[in-house]
Amino acid sequence: MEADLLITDCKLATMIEGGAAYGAIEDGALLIKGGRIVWVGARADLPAHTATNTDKFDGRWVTPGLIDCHTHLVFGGDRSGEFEQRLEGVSYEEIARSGGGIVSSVRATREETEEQLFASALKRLQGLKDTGVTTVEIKSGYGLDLDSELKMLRVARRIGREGGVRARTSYLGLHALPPEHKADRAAYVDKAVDEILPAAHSEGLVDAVDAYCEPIAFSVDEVSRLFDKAKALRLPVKLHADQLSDSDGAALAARYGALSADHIEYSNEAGIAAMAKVGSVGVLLPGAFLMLRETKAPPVDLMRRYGVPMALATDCNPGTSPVASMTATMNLACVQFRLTPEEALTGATRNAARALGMQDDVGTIEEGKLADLAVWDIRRPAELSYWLGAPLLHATYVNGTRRQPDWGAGGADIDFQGR
Ligand code: DI6
Ligand code: FE
Repeated sequence: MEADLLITDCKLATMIEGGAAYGAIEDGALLIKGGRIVWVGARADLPAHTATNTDKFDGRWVTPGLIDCHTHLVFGGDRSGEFEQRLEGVSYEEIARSGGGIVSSVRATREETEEQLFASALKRLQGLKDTGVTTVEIKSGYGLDLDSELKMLRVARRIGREGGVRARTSYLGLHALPPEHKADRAAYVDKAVDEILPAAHSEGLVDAVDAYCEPIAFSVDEVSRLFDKAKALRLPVKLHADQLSDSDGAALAARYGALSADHIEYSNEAGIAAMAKVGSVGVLLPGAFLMLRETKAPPVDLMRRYGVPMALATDCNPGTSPVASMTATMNLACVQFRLTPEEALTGATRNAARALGMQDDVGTIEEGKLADLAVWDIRRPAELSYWLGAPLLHATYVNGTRRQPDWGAGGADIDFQGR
């Protein structure tokens, strides 16, 4: 078998469904050609091959590259002042209704150039990459006018070209009502649906369409207008659903066959059942839950019972989730929502791929998939969820190309073989 690269001396958490825990292969090997996995299995079964290069990992664990399937990585300014207000007891809704919140990030984002937005997003991206992320979804929604939304989406696309990760973009025009439309909501919805989305789509800037469905944001009817347009443009949809209240968001997402419904703390059982029927993923955002001191956990037991795949994401954003670590997110999901470490890693790999419609290409270590991998200085996969903020990453591969450096110290002197 011809290959560019052989990876061996490693344990594989393939995350393939249905077999051993984590789809584990204790003494594994991988052959990669042209950026794809052409063979994976036990080292003992390795076929005759002609790999040009070999990378050996001293028995370290290799997982699929992590996927952060819900971020607002591109934005101007910060909202640490609102953070201080919230610590004083002012609620997120109060801040939003009094002209702060998303709208204050809109002002800051409109003021910054593409170059400035790119530079600050790249910094936050580094936090994700340092925690094993090889694919990131990035939303617009802090522009809320034609030029600023296009600006954000162009920056997101540039991250995919120059950031060393795969990037997927989502148009989040219905995120908040921009200040200039305070008196005429309907006109803004018209503009977001009939003007901004088609323009962004015709520039090739949109992979999916998202909306924030919440009493402080947009109604089921307004979101439906946007989703009808997405459907007409053959774009998949996702939804910020039932984060602060039960707005029947899960059912709305399911009605449109959404890739995912995200947050879903307050979703009702009928909504979860409807999601299961159409295969929508439930994306849990434990960073936002933590930062808002939310107490109503998403209905994890219902999702298990109905078979709704659960994914995890940072929701990296300046208001409710200034979080730039995927492994910290896994920890928070286990501690706050009682996911198992295996569910957390599944949520950061296989199910996250599905939440982006990328399950044919990424999310598991499987023949035919892209060679996006993370190599870790851990003894057991559960360590990825156990540590909070510890550096665990040894290396990543994107498309079969090694990305993160081999840091050596903090790993090289530990014998990971046979543990
Ligand atoms: N994602 C969002 O879009 C909103 N909450 C969330 O978790 C608001 C983000 C913000 O306050 O900027
Ligand atoms: Fe969000």
